[in-house]
Amino acid sequence: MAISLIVPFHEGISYLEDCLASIRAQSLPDIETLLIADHTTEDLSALLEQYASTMIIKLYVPEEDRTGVAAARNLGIEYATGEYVYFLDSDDYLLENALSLLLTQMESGEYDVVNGVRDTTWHKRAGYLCEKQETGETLNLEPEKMEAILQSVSGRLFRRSFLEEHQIRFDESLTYYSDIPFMSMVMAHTRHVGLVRDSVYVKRFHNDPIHQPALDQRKDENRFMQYCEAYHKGLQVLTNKNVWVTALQHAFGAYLLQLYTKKFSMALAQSNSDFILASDVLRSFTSETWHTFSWEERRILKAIEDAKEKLTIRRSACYIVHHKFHVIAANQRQWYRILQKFCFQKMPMKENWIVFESFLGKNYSDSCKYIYQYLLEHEKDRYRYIWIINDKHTPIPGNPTKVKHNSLRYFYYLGRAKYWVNNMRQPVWMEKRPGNIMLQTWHGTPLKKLVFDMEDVHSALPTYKMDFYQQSRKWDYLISDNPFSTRVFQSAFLMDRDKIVECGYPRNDLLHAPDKEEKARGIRKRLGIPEEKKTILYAPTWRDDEYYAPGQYKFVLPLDLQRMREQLGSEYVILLRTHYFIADAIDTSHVSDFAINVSHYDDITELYLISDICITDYSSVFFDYANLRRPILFYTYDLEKYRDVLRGFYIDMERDVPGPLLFTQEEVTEAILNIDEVEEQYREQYDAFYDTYCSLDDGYAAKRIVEKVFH
Ligand code: C2G
Repeated sequence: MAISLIVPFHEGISYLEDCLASIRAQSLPDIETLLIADHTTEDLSALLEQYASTMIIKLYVPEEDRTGVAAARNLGIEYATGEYVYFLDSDDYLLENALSLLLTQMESGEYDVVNGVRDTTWHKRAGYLCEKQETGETLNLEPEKMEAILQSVSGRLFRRSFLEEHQIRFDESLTYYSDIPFMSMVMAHTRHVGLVRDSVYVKRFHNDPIHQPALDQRKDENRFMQYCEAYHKGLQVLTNKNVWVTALQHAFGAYLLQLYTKKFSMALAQSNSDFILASDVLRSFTSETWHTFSWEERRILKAIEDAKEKLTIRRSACYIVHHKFHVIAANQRQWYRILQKFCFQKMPMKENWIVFESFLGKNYSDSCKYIYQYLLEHEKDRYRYIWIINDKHTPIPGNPTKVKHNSLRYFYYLGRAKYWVNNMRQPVWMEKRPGNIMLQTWHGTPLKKLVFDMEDVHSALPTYKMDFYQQSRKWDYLISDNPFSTRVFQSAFLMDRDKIVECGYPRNDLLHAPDKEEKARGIRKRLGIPEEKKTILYAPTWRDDEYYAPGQYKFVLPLDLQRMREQLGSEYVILLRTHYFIADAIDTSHVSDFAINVSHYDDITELYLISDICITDYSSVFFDYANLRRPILFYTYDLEKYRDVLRGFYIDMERDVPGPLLFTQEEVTEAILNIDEVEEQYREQYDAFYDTYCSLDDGYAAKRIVEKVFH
C-alpha cells in the first residue's frame, strides 16, 4: 500500500460524501482510506456501502475514553499499512491529482514530509472545481510558508516509518491545535522538507455554524488556553531548529497581536488569567524573534509577557488609534454607528415613533407601505412616522419624516424609535435595546430555498447563514402569507412559530381593493400606456453567482425586444422590471413604443394591477400576481442551473406552478399569442395553486397585522 489516508469523522455526512468522492477520484490506485468514526451518532452504513466497491475503505471506532481529532488521527496511524500517511478532515476534500503529485515529489528526494498548498472554499466540491484557478505557488520556504506548515497537517504527505521512528503522535490532551506540536516534532526531526507548488487540499469553511459548526467555530472558553498550550508544547520540541523556532514564535506573537489590535471590543474581551501561559511562551522568544516585530508591537507583547492586562489594553488601544484611526476617521458610517450606540440609544426611547423601510430605502413599496397606509388612515395622530427613503422626492402621503438610508439621521431615528418595520434584514450590527419592537414583513413567499435550507451559498456573502441567524433573533413578528410560508420560515429562518403572524400579505391588499379598477386606470395613464394596448409584465429575479459586489448583481435581458415588438407590438406593450439587486440597466430606447423600463417604479403591486400577463422565472412575484387570477408564464431558460446548483426549490416547478415553463423566446411569444389556450390548459392547476398560496389575501392583511402589533 502506498498511502493511508486518515479521515476522522464526528458529524456532517454530506461533507463526508464530498470527501470520499474526492478520494475515489484520485489517479493513484494504491491507497487505503481509514475512516475513524469518532463517537458519531450518524449512520454511515449506506455511504460506506456506496463507496466500498470502488475503493479500499476501513472503518474504525475509538474506545469510549478516546475522543477528539487527535485521538482519531493517532488511531489512524496505528492502523495504517501504507508507506505514507496523509491526514484528510472529513469536511474537506482533495483536488484530483493531489496524492500523485505529493507522491512523485516524495519519491524524487530523501524526504520525510512533502508539503503542498492548501486552498480554502465555502463550496461543495462540484461548485469549487468549476471555479478553481491555478495557484502557481513558488517553491521556496519563506517565513510565512513555514508558519503555515507548522500550523496544520493538512496538505502534507508523511513517511510513516519516520513518524514511527520518532514516535510522532498528536497530543490527545488538546481538543484544538494539536497539529502545532505534531508539526513541530516533524520539523524537529526531518532533514529535508519537500514542497509541491500545487494545491493538494481544499479546506471547506462551514456556512452553517448553528447546525454544523466546524471545530474552529465552536464557542469554547478554553480555546485561548489551548492555543497557548499548543505553542508552548511545539516550542519545547523544536529547540534545535532555529529558523523553525523563529517561525513558530512569530506565528504566536502575530496571533496575540491580531487578538488585541483588531478591534477595541476584542482587546477588552481577553481576561487576565489567560496571560499566564501566553506570558510563558513569550518569555521563550529569542531576540531574533523579537526583531521580527515593530517596536509598537513589541510593547504590546511585552505587556502580555509581564501579565499586565490594563497595560496591554492601553497599548493595544494606542496601536489601534495610531494605525486604524485614518480608517475609522475616513469611514463616516463607523462614526454614525458609534454615535448611535453611545449617544442616540442612550437617549429616552420614543414610544410612538415607527420607522418604515422597504428594500433598503430604494422605494416606497411592499407590505411596509400598506401597513403604513392603514395606520395613517386609522391612527394618524397616535404615531410619528419615519420613512427610510433614498430619494426625498418620492411622494409619500401623510407627510412622514423622510430619511436617507445610512445617513446620520438614519442612525438617529433608528436609535430612538421604538418600532421598526422592515421588509428585509436590518444591518447585522444593529443593536436592539429593551422595548424595541421589530416587525419583519419579509418580501415574498419562498420558491427558492432560503438560509438554513440551502446547502451551499453561492451569493456574494458566504457568511449569509451566520448573519441571518443573528439578525432574525431580533425579530418580534414575522409576517407570513400562507401556511406554506409559515412552515418554510420555521425551517429556513429557525423562527419560533409563535413569532410568525400568518395573516396574508398587506402588499396584496391592493389586489383585492374595491376600487382597484379605478386605481389601475390612473397607473396606466401615469405610465403612458395607450388605452387600446394590453400589458405584459416581465419581472425576473436575480442570480446568486452573477455579481459585481454584495447587493450589486448583473443582468442581461434574455429577450430580443425588437423581435418581440414585431410579433406582439400591435396588441401589447411590455413592462420590464429588474429585481432591486440588479445593477445593470436595460436599454429600451430602440423600442420605446413597445417596451417601458419600470425597474425604478416604486411599487410592483401597482404594476401587477395593470398587467394582463405576467412573465417571471423563479421570483416570488408569481405568488402575489396569482391573486389576480390572470395568466402567468415562466421563462426559465436556466432552470437546471438555478434549481440544481444555485438554490433548489421548495416546490416542484414542473408540476406545481400555475403556468407553463418556457425555455426560449419563441416559446414565450407563442404562449402569449395563444394565451387563452394556455389559460384554459392551466385552469385546474391555477385554482389549486390559488387555494394553497393566496387564500389568506382578502384585502385586510394590513388591518390584521396592525391590530396584532400596534394595539
Ligand atoms: N421584485 C420586484 N421586481 C422584480 C423581482 C422582484 O419588485 N423583478 C420584488 C417583489 O415584490 C418580490 C420581491 O421583490 O416579491 C422578492 O423578489 P424575489 O425575486 O422573490 O427574490 P428575493 O429578493 O431573493 O426574495 O421569500 C422571498 C424570496 O424567496 C426571496
